[in-house]
Amino acid sequence: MDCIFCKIASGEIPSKKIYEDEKILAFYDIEPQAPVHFLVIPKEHIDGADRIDESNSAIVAHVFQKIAEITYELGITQGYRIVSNVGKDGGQSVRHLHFHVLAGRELAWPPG
Ligand code: DGP
Repeated sequence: MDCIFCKIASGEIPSKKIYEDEKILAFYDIEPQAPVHFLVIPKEHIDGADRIDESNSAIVAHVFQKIAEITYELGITQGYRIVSNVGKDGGQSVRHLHFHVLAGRELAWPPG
């Protein structure tokens, strides 16, 4: 499958890694939208949050647990935002489930 995040997960395409285990990878976004902007992906290919079901939902809990640990390790104390864009209207450009973690400035709400 020609999926850029599968290639990043396998190491075929390099990334600036923050955290990795057997199930997930966290790495800095190539187009940062905040002073701290990283992505967390499952290594298993899942198209997006719209494809979470009973068989694969445990990965979401694992991702959120690790985000709490990673942000603590990075010294992020003023809060952050977790975003998962879905489909065309959601602004998803890479069709492999990923969670943006944005921090380091006050973020606007609602998003544009
Ligand atoms: P989204 O638009 O929500 O699907 O987010 C995709 C993000 O992935 C976007 O912020 C840019 C980032 N991105 C795309 N290609 C690469 C890449 O090759 N390396 C890294 N580090 N990030 C990428």
